[in-house]
Amino acid sequence: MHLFYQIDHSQWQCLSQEEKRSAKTRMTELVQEIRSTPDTHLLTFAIATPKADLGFMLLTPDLQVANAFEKRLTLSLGPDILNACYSYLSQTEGSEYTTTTEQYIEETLLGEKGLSRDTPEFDAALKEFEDRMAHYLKHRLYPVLPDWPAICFYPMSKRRSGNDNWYSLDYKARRELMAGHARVGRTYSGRILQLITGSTGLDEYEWGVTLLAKDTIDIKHIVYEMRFDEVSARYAEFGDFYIGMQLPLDELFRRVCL
Ligand code: 76R
Repeated sequence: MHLFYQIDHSQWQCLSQEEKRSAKTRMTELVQEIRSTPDTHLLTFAIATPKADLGFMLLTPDLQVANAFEKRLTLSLGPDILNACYSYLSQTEGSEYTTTTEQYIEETLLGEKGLSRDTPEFDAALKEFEDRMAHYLKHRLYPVLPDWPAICFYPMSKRRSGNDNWYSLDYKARRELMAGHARVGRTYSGRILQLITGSTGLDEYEWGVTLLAKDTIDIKHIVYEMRFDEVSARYAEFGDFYIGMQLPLDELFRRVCL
């Protein structure tokens, strides 16, 4: 869940110093409780513009748990203090375009690299691929996100109109297009950490895109460069963009003037 809130400062002003302190303690304790829940992560961030004041990204395997945490987060500073202004629900997922071991053997090891089966080079290259993919798939399904300062979220869909209907392309054509996309993406390794979560049937768009970076310039660069890639240029539709800065909770309170 990506959750975005605006703070009602006129309601907050009505609280006494004591009430404000205990409200912040309540939220701090809840954040600690969420973060100590198994397989659960919570990112906290301030939003860069008045589109929202603060945001949370909550990752947890059970929607019942996510739902309960989200209701409590919304009320944690007291009624009417946090007003949800945008939210997004999506699930981590593997990709249908991820290279399979069979594809890698046929296309890359036997094809491109010209290796032969049952040679030490073949075995080593295959093992390297399998280790890399195991790590990569684990990250896609059970991501642990770094505390990099810049976080960008936007939802997107693949276009379904006239001649530009992603869903009427056959699998091979889609896979080739996605391979071009991934080639661009990989050049940002170490600068951009991307998490694509699926939301078809769960929310307005088909995917949530979460990008973490050390510097917003890398976010601007990757999103710009991908606009030229056919997958985005021809087939992508985007929702609103949110830019946040990850902060520990005590700093976040100061940043948003609570
Ligand atoms: O197998 C893999 O997961 C790696 C290849 C890969 C897939 C399948 C990949 C790599 N992406 C995949 C799928 Mn991506 N991605 C986006 C956006 O703003 C835009 O134009 C698009 C938003 C960015 C910035 C981005 C970055 N990707 C997807 C999908 C699902 C499509 C489907 O299933 O139909 C979407 C919607 C999507 C969108 N992508 C990468 C990146 C980056 C940085 C990489 C390289 C990741 C790495 O190698 O670690």
